[in-house]
Amino acid sequence: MKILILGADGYLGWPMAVDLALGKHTLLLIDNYTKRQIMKKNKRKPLINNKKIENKINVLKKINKNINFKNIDCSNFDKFSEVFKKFKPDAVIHFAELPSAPYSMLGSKEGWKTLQNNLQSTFNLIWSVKQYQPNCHIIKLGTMGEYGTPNIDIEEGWINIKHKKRSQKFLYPRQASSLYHTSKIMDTDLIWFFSRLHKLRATDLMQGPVYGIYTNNFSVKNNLEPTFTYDDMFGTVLNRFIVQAVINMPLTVYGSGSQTRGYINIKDTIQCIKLALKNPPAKGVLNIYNQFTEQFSVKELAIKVAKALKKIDLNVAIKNIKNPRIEKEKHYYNAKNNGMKKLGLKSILLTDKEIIEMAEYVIKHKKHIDKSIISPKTTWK
Ligand code: USQ
Repeated sequence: MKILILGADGYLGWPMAVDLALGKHTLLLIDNYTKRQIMKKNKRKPLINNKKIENKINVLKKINKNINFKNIDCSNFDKFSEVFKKFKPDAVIHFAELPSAPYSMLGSKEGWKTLQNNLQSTFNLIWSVKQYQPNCHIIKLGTMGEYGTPNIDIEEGWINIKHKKRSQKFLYPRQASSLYHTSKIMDTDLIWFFSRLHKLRATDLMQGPVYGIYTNNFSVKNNLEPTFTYDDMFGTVLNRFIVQAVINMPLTVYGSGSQTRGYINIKDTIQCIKLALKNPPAKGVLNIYNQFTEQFSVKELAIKVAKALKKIDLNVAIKNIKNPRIEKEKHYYNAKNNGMKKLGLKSILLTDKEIIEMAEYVIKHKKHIDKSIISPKTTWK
């Protein structure tokens, strides 16, 4: 297939590119390094400063010569549509969004930058597909945070509403708890609008917080691992807990720690997106999958980390700190995730082995850990 990957430098975009390169697809990778620039500006940094795509693409070209990179801002319509028109992809995987809830709540500039970047890149993609390649399959990363924490079961994307003896299927109600998550709700609305109007094919993947580092042996052998962040803005909770454990810092459980989310291993993220690629919807259909494999409260996650790492002689402390976010802590949570299983996902569960594997990676790079960027500095106030 001819596949366009937007946001190919990111935590998920890069391992996706490596995996699809191994699969012999024709790939065009796009990124403009916005996230790197934002991290630098906010004095945050990843565990390892990975090479930029132009400096490592040659390793991929040895296994697949049909792979190229362009430094393009997806929120610039003229530049983006020109590249899109020439490449004419069969499918696009859209990761080109600012992914941080805390960054989006930092101030008006950051909030608007998140909304602007995420909506405009999604809009430009949809418009280019409609204009130049209407059969192209749009695969877009959404988030479980679009649904929030409602007091009823979370269905996969849609819900049947009965009202005064009549019924209709609607998008499941969404109520986010950050501007970042709200930008994703708006993306979904845009995609659904254009799917209805112009008979596009789209898959929206409602993903929970991702953890992990290794995706395949090729990446390990060639130092092509994804960029691993653990700071308060860009690190997801489990990755942060592992780093905290390695440097003997108590795990920062926000508030009571009863907040429950659906989590997913990065290896499963790759599998899910490949399953979505293999199963494009019919024209005019928007497929929505809940992309997570297990539900945990933050407290449960912290306890799991502490127990697993005891096996490698790390004594891990857990500390409840004041929640910097405005989010429900005590709530009902029961989200469905049958769609990906039906497509064939064999999930990797969060075992002690997985936790220890992550910790060993972090231990290897322990000297790079910057303790000053871990404690939360952004509040929702
Ligand atoms: N949390 C802690 N301690 C920490 C960090 C986080 O208790 O040190 C808590 C948060 O308060 C939250 C939960 O852990 O209740 C998850 O936080 P997170 O930072 O891992 O996840 P979130 O901000 O929701 O965002 C992440 C990704 C985002 C993705 C989302 C999926 O950054 O791109 O969309 O996970 S979801 O959470 O399902 O919306």
